[in-house]
Amino acid sequence: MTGRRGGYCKGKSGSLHISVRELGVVLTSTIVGGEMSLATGVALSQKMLGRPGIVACFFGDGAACEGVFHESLNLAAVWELPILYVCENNQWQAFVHRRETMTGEHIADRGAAYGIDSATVDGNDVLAVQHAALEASAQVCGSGRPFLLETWTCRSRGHFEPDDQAYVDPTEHSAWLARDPIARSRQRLADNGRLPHADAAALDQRLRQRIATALAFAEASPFPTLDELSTDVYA
Ligand SMILES: Cc1ncc(C[n+]2csc(CCOP(=O)(O)OP(=O)(O)O)c2C)c(N)n1
Ligand SMILES: [Mg+2]
Repeated sequence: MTGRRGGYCKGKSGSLHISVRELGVVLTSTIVGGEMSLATGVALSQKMLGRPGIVACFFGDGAACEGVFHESLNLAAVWELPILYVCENNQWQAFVHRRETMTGEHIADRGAAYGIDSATVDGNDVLAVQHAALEASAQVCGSGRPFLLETWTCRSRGHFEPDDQAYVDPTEHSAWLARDPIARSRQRLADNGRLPHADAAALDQRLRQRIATALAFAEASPFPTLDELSTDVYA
């Protein structure tokens, strides 16, 4: 949410298109895998302009099965670009299990083909992800070269809200749900005394309130007007 009328993109985009220049969120793409070539281009411009910092690019296991994944990693390796590719391997690509579309288990294994260092981390362990992400980004910063980080996880809800996941193996699904990263973190914090039950409930309430406020803001925002149709476009 922002003070800007209509939110970051003034109501002109769905959740898949949000870009926020001032926060360094350059762009996303509804074309699965499209973000990888775009992010690689941003990393190239960072390098050519001598700008500090690295680019982080997030995508799914389905995107990693698109040709653009290979093109992007190849060029990022050849041009030595400061980019951290983060693949959230959540086992599913819309309604298709990844075993139907890819050989091998891990996307991280593909980094070796391009001479790119890689790692797989338990994507349902918040602290492990934080640690792996800090290490990987420090490596990209220090070397100026790409890194491929895979977070190993599973989708807990359907591809979209009305998706009842009737096609998902219930035993496998329950096993993953039992490893819910939020529940695990809450338990860990409770176990080591950092988040007593009352504080956890208050935190939960605060976050729910924030979401409700954002929703109310979105619902109260006017739609863009016709004369704004051709503004904020660049191509
Ligand atoms: C090129 C392309 N093909 C198909 C689609 C339809 N589609 C949207 S999301 C999706 C699944 C993507 O799976 P994955 O990359 O694993 O991402 P996840 O949704 O699991 O995070 C598909 C096939 C699309 N948007 N773009
Ligand atoms: Mg997926």
